[in-house]
Amino acid sequence: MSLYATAKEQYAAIGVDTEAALKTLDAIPVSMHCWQGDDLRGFEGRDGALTGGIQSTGSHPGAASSADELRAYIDRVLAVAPGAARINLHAIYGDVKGVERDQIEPEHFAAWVEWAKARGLGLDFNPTLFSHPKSGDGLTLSHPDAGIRAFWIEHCKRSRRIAAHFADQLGTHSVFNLWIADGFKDNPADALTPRKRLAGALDEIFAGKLNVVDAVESKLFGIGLESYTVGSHEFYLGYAVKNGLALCLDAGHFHPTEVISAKISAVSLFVERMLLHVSRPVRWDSDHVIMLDDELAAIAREIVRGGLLERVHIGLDYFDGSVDRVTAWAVGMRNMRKALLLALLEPSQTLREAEYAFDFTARLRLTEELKTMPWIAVWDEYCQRSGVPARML
Ligand code: RNT
Ligand code: ZN
Repeated sequence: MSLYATAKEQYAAIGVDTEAALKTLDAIPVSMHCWQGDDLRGFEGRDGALTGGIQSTGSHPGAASSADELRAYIDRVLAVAPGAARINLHAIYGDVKGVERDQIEPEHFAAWVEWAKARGLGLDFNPTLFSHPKSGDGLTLSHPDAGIRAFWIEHCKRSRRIAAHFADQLGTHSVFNLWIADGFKDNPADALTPRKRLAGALDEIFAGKLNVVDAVESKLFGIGLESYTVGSHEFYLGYAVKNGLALCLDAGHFHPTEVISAKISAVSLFVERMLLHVSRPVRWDSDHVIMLDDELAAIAREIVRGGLLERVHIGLDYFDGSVDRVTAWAVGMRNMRKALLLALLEPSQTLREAEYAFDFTARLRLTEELKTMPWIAVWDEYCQRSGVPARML
C-alpha cells in the first residue's frame, strides 16, 4: 500500500476525507507578493533607500532588476508551488521608469496583464506611498500640506482604477490594498488631527464604486516612526466597518505577543472581507520568510474552522534579501499551502463536539495526536498530482 493510501485510511478513521481536503486545498488562492524578488526597489529608476519604516536586509546576489527578470523568477516559483496562485503588485512595479506616481495608468502594467493572462493568474494591487521625496516628512495622506495630500490621493485613485482594470481584464477579482507608513518618531502633541486628515483622504480615495476588493492595512509602528502611527489597528478597523471595506491584518503589525490568528474570528463578525498579509515578525515587523510554525498553522486553522475561505484573501508579505529570493518565495508559498492542508485535515466536527460537551480532555488528546498524523504523505500525493516536487531538498 502506498504511503498515501495508508494515510488516507488513518484520516478516514478519524472522520477526515483526504480527497475532499485536497480538492479544497488546490482551489484556495494565495496571492504572492512580487516584492520579495527585488527587495522592494521597484522599477521607477529612482535611486534611494527604501523608506516608510520598513527594511529589507541582506545582500544575497540576484535581486531582479527588471520586470522581465522578476516575472521569470515568479515563473520559477510557480513551477514548484502547487495550488491556485495570484500575484500581488505594488505601483512601482509597472513600466514606470520616469513616470510620476500621480501619473500612473493601466497601460504601464500592460506587460503584467499579458503575462498574467497567459498563465490564468489574477493580479492584486497596492499603491506605493513610501520611498519617494513626497513621503519624506513621514506623512502622506495625513500630511498637513493639502498639496502633498492631493498628490497621494491622486496616486491612490489611479492605483484603484488600475486594480479595477486588472479585474476587468483577467476576469477575477482584484484586491486593492492601501498601507501607509504615516507616523511620528516621538510622541505627538496632536494624535487626532492627522487621523481626521487620513479619514478625509480615504473618503476621497474610496469614493465611487469600482470592481475591486478595497482593503486597508493598519500598523503598530515603523522604524523611525516608533511612537505614533496614524493608521493604527483601531483606526482602520473602525474605518473598514463603517465603510464596508476589507480589513487587512498583517502578521507583523501588532505587539510582539499579539497574533493575527486570534483576531480573525472577531473581525469576521464585523467586516465582510479580510485580507491577510502573512509574514513572520522576529522581535519586530522584520518580514522574515514564513516558516511552518505554530502561528502559520493557527492562521490557516482559523480561516478553515471559521468557514472563511471565501471571505479571507490570503496574501504573503515578506522580503528577505539574505537568501536566494526565488527559494524564499517558494518556501513561503509552500508553507502557506502546507498550513492550509493541516487545517483541512482536522477532524473539526469531533473537536467541536468534545468542546461543546466540555470534554477538554478529549480535545487535548486529539489536538496533540493530530500533530503526528501522516499529513506529509497527503502533501506528497498532492505535489505529485500537481506536477511539482514534493520536497525541495
Ligand atoms: C509594511 C506593510 C506593507 C508592505 C508592502 C510592501 O509594513 O506590511 O504591506 O510590506 O505593502
Ligand atoms: Zn503588509
